[in-house]
Amino acid sequence: MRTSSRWHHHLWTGLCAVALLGGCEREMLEHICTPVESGQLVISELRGSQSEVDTYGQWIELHNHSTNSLNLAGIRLHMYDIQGGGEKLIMVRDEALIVEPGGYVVLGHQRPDQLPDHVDYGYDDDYNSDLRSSGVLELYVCNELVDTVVYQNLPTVGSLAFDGDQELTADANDIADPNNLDSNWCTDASPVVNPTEVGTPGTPGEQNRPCN
Ligand SMILES: [Ca+2]
Repeated sequence: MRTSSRWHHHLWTGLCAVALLGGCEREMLEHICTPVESGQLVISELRGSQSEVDTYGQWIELHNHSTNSLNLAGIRLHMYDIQGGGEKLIMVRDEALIVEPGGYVVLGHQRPDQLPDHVDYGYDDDYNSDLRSSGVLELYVCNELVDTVVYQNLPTVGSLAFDGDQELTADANDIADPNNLDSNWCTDASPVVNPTEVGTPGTPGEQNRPCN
């Protein structure tokens, strides 16, 4: 709580510094976060702990399915076990994390100052453990729940990815399970040759591959 307050204060101070003659009116603070409708920012791909040698690491990918650039400062991912307990929180504390319309952003299991090329934001200050092999993810923007995903059977080789051939909406992505025929997600274990990384990466920061 203390960290959160300090962050807000810092953000507030920074905005006041650029507010010119307009003054620092209270309502400015409420405009910091960009509200989105459900389905405009959605969870698109997950990559958990790997059973083979791996340098890509674990991450959660989000997709901007709106027609506006979105500043992700302050968005929150609440993570629960499959029964809905054991709540954990990731909050984006980067004031400059922007995702373009149609673009992707990768939140990785890294320290914020040690990001590999395929990761946009490191969440280790909030959550420094493996992603659960199954669980519930809730995405909040401006304190509004905009997407929920219940996932199971997170692959240990490659990623769990929403079908790149289907429109990614807040409803279509609800069930993420490669073993469930009703799910629009599948395992992406496509081999990728990369001279500087080892592992089966999925598609961090890019459009997902088709499931079939
Ligand atoms: Ca992707």
